[in-house]
Amino acid sequence: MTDSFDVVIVGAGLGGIQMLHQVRQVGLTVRVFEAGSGAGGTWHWNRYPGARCDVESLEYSYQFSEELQQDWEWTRRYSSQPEILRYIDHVVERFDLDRDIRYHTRVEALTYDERAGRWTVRTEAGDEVVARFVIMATGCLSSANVPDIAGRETFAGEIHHTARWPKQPVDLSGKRVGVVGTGSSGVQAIPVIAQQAEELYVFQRTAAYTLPARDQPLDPELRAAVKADYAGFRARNSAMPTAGLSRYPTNPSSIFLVSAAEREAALEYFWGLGGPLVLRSFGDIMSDPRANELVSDFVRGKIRQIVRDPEVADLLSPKQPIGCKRVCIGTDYYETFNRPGVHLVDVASAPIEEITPDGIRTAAGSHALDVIVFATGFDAMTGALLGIDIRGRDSLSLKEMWSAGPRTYLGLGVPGFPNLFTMTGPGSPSVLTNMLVAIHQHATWIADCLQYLVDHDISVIEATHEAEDAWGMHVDEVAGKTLFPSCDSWYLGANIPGKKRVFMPLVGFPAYAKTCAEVAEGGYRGFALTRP
Ligand code: N01
Repeated sequence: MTDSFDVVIVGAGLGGIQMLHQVRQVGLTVRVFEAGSGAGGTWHWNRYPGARCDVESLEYSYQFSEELQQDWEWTRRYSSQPEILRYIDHVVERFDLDRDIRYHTRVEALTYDERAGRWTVRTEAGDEVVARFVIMATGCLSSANVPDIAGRETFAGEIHHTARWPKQPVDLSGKRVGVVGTGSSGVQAIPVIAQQAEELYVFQRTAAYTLPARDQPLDPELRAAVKADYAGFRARNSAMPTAGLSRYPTNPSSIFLVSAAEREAALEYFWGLGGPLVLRSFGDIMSDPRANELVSDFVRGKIRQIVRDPEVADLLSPKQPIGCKRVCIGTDYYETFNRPGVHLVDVASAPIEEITPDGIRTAAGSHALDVIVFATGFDAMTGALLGIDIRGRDSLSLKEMWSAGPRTYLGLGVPGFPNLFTMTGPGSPSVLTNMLVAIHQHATWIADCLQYLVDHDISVIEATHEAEDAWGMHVDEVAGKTLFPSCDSWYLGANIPGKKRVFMPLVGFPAYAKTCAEVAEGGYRGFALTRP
């Protein structure tokens, strides 16, 4: 007999495990399927050297349990991957979550049976369960992008992707290592790999802005002060446009209202705070290209000061507006290019042509390597969802539905796909904010919604086409007021050959979503409801 649940959750990352806890509190039966061998999602897979969260630990943590946030002691301003994984293991054990999670189980297909009002969930092993509701907690940055470079299979050495790093340590000492990609993952891995490898070749196609993290042991006084009013701290962060960093200043005024000396002093101050805070130094950086250029130029000046070889400094200096691609937060990134044995290879002017048994050949020459590391990112926001064959009403496939780009209502629901929720889906703030706050908002929204449906004897909830259209226009309109769409980025899907170019996340956070009851039964019908 096929097992049946009220709710199936796909994915046991940070989103899936909070969702599981909250679904249980509604009193529904639930099963979680997870492809990996353990919980943790991003933090389970991204074990590359130097992996560390670039959101501060006091903020990159759960807020659904006051006892949990009081008990757990973060050790640094930014947590390392092993520390976050220990935290996740603690949460799984503390809330007894493992008993409802099936690991090593990849979901392959979801099919909606309209007559029965049930989803059939099929796993790669061919097993099936049925569920009334399905919650996709598959993550925004979980489908690794491995570039299709000719000759990959001929390489005689090891190839690793940062987002599929082995559990066993990879020994890079005395080796010639090539890292392809200089986004956030590459920027974190490169300084650590440079300390181990004999020779390091960094294959850079687009230089990214790397701002200093200024990581340090967490100040016990700060930790105590936050814990004394954690609820207030969370509320103040949730009121920020990026859902975080409320304890630091923000200057809303224009860069053009101050003298050159005052501008320089302000930029130095925010640069000194570390993390992405330099983007807070003036109010028009992300909306006025001339303001943005002044700040971009300030960072390029820092690169020239740090990197001794002027040609290398010039190559490391980004040309696109700062913040348009996600800024990278690093430690000793630019300094690493002063080390002997570290070579920057410009693959914008001379692209990679082939991987050979001995290494990588570009249009300008060959580089002999023992290990290749792809730090080439993800098929963001839609990759993991469309990797599953999801079929809603009338066998409509989500892939067809999104052939012109993803469209949702609130990033949570798609018309034609009843009782299916997309946690932190396209059209929600997600990747432009602290993911843990975005997860909290969606998990709470979905759990409240399930409670409401149960209490009011509602069997089906489905986003309306009108709401989806209006929401899509809203997402475009908000992004259009910023510089985000002005360069090629994974926010737009521009990093994946053939992917439709659509700006996927919603810019801004505060109070973006009304409750399920408001949008289902209020004046504006974003979701349609069916009673049996
Ligand atoms: O991926 P990316 P990422 N040949 O897409 C290059 C989060 N994150 O894994 O820009 C040569 O940013 C590509 O070049 P280009 C964070 O949100 C967070 O680094 O396409 N190069 C680029 O340089 C982040 O933004 C944390 O020209 C190729 C790089 O690979 C997001 O994940 C840590 C290529 C990919 O950069 C993604 O970051 C890590 C090719 N064929 C990640 N294909 C923290 O919290 C791609 N590239 C710390």
